[in-house]
Amino acid sequence: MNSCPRLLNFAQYLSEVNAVRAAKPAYIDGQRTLSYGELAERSARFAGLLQELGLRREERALLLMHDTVDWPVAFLGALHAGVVPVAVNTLLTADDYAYMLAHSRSQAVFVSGSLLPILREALQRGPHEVKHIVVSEPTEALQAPCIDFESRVQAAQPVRAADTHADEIAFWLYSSGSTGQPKGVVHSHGNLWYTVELYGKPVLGVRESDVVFSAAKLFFAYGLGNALSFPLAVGATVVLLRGRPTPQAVFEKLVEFQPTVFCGVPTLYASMLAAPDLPTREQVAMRVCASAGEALPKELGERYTAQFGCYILDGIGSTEMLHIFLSNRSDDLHYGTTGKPVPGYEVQLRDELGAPVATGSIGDLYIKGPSAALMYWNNRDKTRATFLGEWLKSGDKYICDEQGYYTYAGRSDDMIKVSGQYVSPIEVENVLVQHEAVLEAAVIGVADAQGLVKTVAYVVLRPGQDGGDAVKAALQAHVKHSLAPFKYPRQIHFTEELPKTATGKIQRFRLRQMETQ
Ligand code: 3SK
Repeated sequence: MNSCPRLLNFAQYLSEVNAVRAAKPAYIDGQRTLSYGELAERSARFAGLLQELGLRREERALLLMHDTVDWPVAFLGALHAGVVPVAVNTLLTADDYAYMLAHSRSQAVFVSGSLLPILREALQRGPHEVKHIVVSEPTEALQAPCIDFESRVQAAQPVRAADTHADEIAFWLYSSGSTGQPKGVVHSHGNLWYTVELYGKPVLGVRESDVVFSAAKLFFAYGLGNALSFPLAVGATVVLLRGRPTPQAVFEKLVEFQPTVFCGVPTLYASMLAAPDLPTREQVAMRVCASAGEALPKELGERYTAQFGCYILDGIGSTEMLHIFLSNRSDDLHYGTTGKPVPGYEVQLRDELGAPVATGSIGDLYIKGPSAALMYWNNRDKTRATFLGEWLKSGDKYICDEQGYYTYAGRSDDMIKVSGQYVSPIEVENVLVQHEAVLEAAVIGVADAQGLVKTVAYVVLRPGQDGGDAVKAALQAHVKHSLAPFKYPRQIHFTEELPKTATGKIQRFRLRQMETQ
């Protein structure tokens, strides 16, 4: 591996790498195609637009957009200008966005037209510093402070890239924890470069001739590597899916565009294999797939390989490490495990006192590697608890066997990962107890018959309330309405009481034990 350049603007770096293939399609989103030449030109013009609007280097701008060809233009255009995009999940609530706008002190928002209503709600809910809203694919006539993405990018003058340092803040992502507000994870230009050199090229093996399709969206760290930094660093073509990654929507892309690299999460792989219209091996062109977000059950990986004749490389990464640091490889694949450390990263399993655990014993996962985030913005306590010198505590538990393969053994906290997205049990419980029928609630993750985790709530009802299906449906609707819909409990059990410690703390592990008995 070359060493990371000291001065690095990752957007400019990609434009330089791809100057030789200006006419080649970089992005295809089903409605529009953008060549490498157009991507470089538009990113430089987008940077010019930000300067015209008065945005300055290091200021933040919220990026709340669906996966269309405008997403990479906004992200890379901001990097080009030295402005810091804060890329956020498009499935959150107005309250979530209100918090992120205030916390990031975003000076502008880049938003998809269909997300403008929820953004407006968020802007009304709290203090913010937003002066400009750049609307991609507007669905209504725009009034100040809203401006049209397309016409303003075309009219803007391209500008030179900011001469950023590799360690300079490039962008933020948000990561949720078991308590409190989401944390702003701050990443540098160099971190993008390292994930390309350590995982994208040597492990996933993305190359120029590939067509890459990531069902995981660009706003996830996983999707950002899969569908932006890795393919663009080698000049591959990326297929984007604007809407929800249902099995049918994914099949359409696999058949129409013949991607050779596909990236998903285990829940999606399971629903693809269960779908009646699953394509045949001959209809698709996948040569390698990636999985992350939750552990890929062995049997699922084996069935997928039997169907399509290619491997799924299961790995684990984190928003804090930016991408995958522990992974299977095409030439070293052990379904049911997360594989071995990606070269360039070191991994340790430690006990509660910080001492290394014996082979075959469960330990807390610690990672050392050059793509670690710089900090959690304005959160010194959580930064200190997670970023420990060169090491980072992941919050996951693992076992390592004699051969050096790592197997997932759950979370260190009570966080639940559903389809690759974190759900805080406490957040869901707090919403459930706001319902008039509920006295107390406890939420846990339970593996279904396929080994995939789903959210389950145990609820103690108020006296006089009956626990029928109508109440269950009402409680599920109540959670969907109050939180991002993916957080709702898929099952609800009514119970007389919850297991608690002597001091009244809910013992979620006892509920988990009951589920496995
Ligand atoms: O969930 C994961 O394993 C993951 C993988 C790559 C990047 C980010 C994340 C959270």
